[in-house]
Amino acid sequence: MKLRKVTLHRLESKMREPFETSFGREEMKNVIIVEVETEAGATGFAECVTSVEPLYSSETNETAWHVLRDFLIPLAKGWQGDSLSDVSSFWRLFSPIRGHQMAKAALEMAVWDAWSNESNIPLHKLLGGVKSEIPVGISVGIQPDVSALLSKIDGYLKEGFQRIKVKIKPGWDIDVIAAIRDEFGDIPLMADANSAYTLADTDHLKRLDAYNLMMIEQPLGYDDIVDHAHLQSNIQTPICLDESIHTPADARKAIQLGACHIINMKVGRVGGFAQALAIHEICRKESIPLWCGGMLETGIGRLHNIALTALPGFTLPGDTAPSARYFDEDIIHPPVTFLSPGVLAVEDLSGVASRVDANRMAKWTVQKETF
Ligand code: OSB
Ligand code: MG
Repeated sequence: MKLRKVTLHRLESKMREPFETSFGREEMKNVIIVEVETEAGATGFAECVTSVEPLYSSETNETAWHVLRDFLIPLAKGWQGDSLSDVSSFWRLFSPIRGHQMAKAALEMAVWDAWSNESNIPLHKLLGGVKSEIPVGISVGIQPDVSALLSKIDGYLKEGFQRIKVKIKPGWDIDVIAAIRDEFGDIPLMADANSAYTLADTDHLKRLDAYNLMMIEQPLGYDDIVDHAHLQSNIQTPICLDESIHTPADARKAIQLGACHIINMKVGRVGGFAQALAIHEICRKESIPLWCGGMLETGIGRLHNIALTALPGFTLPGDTAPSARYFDEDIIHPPVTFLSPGVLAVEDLSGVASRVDANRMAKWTVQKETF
């Protein structure tokens, strides 16, 4: 397989509802989709999970476009691979370039997707997936007040979501969790702080121990591992790392130091499928539960997340909700929907190309460049 053409699409669409975290509020989906075409005529798609602003990560849509156009695409154009093992080592092409995991992941994932299309083997099988159905949870943004949050959660539980994750920040934490426990009892519940606290908040965070949370996600610095290890030795609630894990080495160090008992996997954050598989391997060896996080993806990223979640190490419900939670009209057709309440099907798709709705995508497109 050789790449004949790489196209970057920049899409824009309104989200169904704003999504608010401790770091900010997103109302629009502004996203880069990478499309590759192989010499044999196969097509691969993938989604770049950067945003407009460098709030969740230091990458942005602008940096990703720049790094893809000026560095990654030129490298990829010289690549040739003829086996799954070649595709698995595609990421090495990018190793001289430091950082920019999300930009790297988008192109690497499009190459895997194209290989799935060309070889006619579903992506989840190429990755080593074993499940045909996956349980899903939902990530609920910060709401204007507690009663609005409780009524959202009530609706999601009725829809069948198998675990509730709420965003927390100073001033929107202990009382909110207490109110949820009061109202819904012992539901599978966790909290995500998106780095809103410091070690000085240890006593405050210790109060969460009373609420039997499945985990607290990324309480401390986005670039920290060591402070999380200190915090974990002082609280009972298991820590899950998200922002801090960019490489297999990060995962290994965090586990060795006791900085987390659980990891949130986002393929974009770790530089692509090959790196995600390496982290999956580390977590299995160390008996660290994994689950698949989300970046409010369109259907393209969503289908890729579902394929990855089919791997055996993904033992907890993830954040991959149906398309309708995010968009009135997704860019894939049919959109991602529940197979049964709280369950998504892992479909046998040879790449996502057959699911991409070209008209819908054209409607969302604001910029397009082919290399
Ligand atoms: O921290 O997991 C996060 C969304 C955007 C950026 C960061 C995060 C999130 C979510 C939502 O929690 C996950 C989703 O529904 O896609
Ligand atoms: Mg998170």
